[in-house]
Amino acid sequence: MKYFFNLLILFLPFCQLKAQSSSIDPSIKTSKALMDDFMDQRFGMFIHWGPVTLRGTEIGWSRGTSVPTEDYDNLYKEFNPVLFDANAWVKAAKEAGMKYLTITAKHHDGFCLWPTKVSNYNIMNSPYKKDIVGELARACKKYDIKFCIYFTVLDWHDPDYPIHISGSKADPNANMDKFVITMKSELQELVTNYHPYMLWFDGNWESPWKNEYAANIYTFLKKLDPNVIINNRLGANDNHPTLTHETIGDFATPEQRIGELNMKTPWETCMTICNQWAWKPNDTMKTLKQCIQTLVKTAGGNGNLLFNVGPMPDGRMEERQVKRLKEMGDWLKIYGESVYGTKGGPFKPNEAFAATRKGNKLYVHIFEKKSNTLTLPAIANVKVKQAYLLKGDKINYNQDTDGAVTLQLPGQLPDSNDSVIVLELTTNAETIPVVS
Ligand code: H79
Repeated sequence: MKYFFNLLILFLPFCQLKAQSSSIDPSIKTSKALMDDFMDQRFGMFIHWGPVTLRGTEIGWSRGTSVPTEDYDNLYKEFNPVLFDANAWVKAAKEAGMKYLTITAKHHDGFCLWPTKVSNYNIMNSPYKKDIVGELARACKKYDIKFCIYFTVLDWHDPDYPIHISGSKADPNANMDKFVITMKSELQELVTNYHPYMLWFDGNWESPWKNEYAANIYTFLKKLDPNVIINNRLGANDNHPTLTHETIGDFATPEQRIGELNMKTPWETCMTICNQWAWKPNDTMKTLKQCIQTLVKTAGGNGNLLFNVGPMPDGRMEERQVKRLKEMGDWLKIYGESVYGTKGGPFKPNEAFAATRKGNKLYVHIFEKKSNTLTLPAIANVKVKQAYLLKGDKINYNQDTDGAVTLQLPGQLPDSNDSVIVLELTTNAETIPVVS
């Protein structure tokens, strides 16, 4: 008995440590092979949707500001997107050349787009009564698009979460432990019913959220599915554009701006096709040039692009947005080999050009013709064997002794958004160090 008691005392601190740990066991972290596969996809669709589209205001910050809370929280009673067609949305992603799709299963307003058993504030209590998350998961499977789920860790609607309106004081009657149990049940439903390829967390900046919860949830999710990929907004206050060894998550998430060239850690820029995440009538849409160059500068920085569309309250995506996406897809049909499965670098993308590389090919993406020649920064110990426009003619070039290549540009660039020149090297382009 005494022996047992001594053992207990010896191990108790470890038990506590384990229960309260704010870091994760490195052995459960998503493997490099899985992350390499994710980064090879390069282009995904983000979808922000929910009852708030009935007001045409922002999903993340209009509750309690431009839309009174009482009004906002009752919108679901009118949410009846009868024209929602999951196949049409997924087809739009497919035709854009996107490889994965991420739906806001639950945003900060707490409304669940799937029939959760844990909260009544869900789609089955709207007039629509259909499982939007489930239909999208099915359609993604049909069209071979990887299905992913957005889930925010804050929930201004749940009384157990201490902050009920953005920026307000913490409610002493709230119960975070209970909230985390609810959250885990919701996540368990999502992972076991819809098998997401990746989970995109958000909302990790409010004070109630702690790293202990994040580590506990990462571990919990990896038990449900060891292969599920998790972004870096699960850990409390994690700096979105960066990823370190301490980060509870697998990739960095710069928002509304293109990430920095980074050959070491995976990242994905999320950006909107218009200004708002959720649908806004007559929102300003990016030009095709902006869309293509955003994707290419992202790939040139060695990152993925999660490009956001906000569908309308009736369930359709705006026709002009679907058309824009299709134009991106048409460009990718020609130039896709210079984007998918490539690495970024070795040059930092700029307003004039970006570079991507695969095997012994270096793809130079030219955004605008400023003069008849383009001289690239010198790269040592590299020899160019030949140069040509991707799907086009030979390009004359000169390589000087320090490795700087000067390309003779054609009279008119073949593509005003991005013309791609392939430099075939005598050696592997992927091992060239970053040129700073
Ligand atoms: O889901 C999308 C956003 O709704 C969510 N993250 C992406 C992926 C997000 N929620 N909050 N935030 C991002 C940051 C909010 C910043 C704000 Fe503001 C500061 C909101 C109000 C003040 C910046 C300035 C945006 C509006 C004014």
